[in-house]
Amino acid sequence: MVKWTDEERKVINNIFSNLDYDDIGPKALRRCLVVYPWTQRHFSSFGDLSSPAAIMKNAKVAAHGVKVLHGLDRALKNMDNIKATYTELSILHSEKLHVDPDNFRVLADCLTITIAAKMGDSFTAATQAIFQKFLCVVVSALGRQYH
Ligand code: HEG
Repeated sequence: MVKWTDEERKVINNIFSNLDYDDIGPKALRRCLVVYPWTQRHFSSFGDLSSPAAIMKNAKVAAHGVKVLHGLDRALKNMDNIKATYTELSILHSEKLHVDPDNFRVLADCLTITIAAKMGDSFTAATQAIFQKFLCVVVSALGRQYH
């Protein structure tokens, strides 16, 4: 089981309590779709994704970005049991959505970059290390039901 120090819990809670989900969620997912274009294949029902500009103004992408970011709330609320917390979402992404689990990591990286851009100098290397540990556990949990 993953262990969290008080400092790690504090830093992670601090990031999320200051997070503007409606701003960061869309930005992270848009970045993912632009930088890693193969991820677009899962969103063919979302309308126009034909250029970075189209992705930037796509309302379905924005709404889904908010939903995905809120998907991390369950990790935050279950820090000591993240793996079990994502069983259902892992099955959904694997068996129904057929999302390649490598894509969890690329989206996580996009989220890190988006948050870093927002937090500026206060997103120190130590903060990044802790945040990435958190995302790493989530990514691993999401990939757990793949076989
Ligand atoms: Mg996924 C649905 C969370 C990565 C593609 N994703 C969802 C839902 C959540 C979620 C909470 C809604 C589930 C429901 O309706 O019950 N996704 C989530 C997280 C992460 C992630 C937390 C990683 C950090 N998702 C992810 C990636 C892709 C993807 C990388 C594809 C590249 N998700 C995807 C699709 C749907 C969801 C296609 C269904 C969208 C829809 O049709 O509304």
